[in-house]
Amino acid sequence: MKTAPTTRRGNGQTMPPSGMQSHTSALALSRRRWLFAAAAGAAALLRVDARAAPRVIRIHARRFVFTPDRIALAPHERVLFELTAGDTLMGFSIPQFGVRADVPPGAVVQLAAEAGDAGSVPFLCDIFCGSGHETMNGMIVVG
Ligand SMILES: [Cu+2]
Repeated sequence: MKTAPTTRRGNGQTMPPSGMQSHTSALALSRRRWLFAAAAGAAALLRVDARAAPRVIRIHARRFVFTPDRIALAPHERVLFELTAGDTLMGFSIPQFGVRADVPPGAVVQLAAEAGDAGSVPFLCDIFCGSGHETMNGMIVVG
């Protein structure tokens, strides 16, 4: 047998006096509004944080290798590459993302980028650095 929940009290009264009811409701409403505003504010802060802090990915370039030479990104992920070069001036270019940078030895070069849709995106050295330059490349796998 099913038992329905009951709000009826022993004296038969189910509601507080009407004056108290409206006072309580106004208070609850204003409190709900405040909580909603606080939640919205927190959500906005989280969004700002997400925009302000892209993932940092360090890549080292030397003749004729990038380390790492395979990078996995989420679709539309924003990242900040931190690029270093070991021996000579290198270039770091991701043509499909429309970004590139010179990477002189001894410097840490920051390069912001944003991934697109899922797929394979090649990157390469675009400054001639020696006889193996043409094979100096890597792959970003977005997915
Ligand atoms: Cu090169």
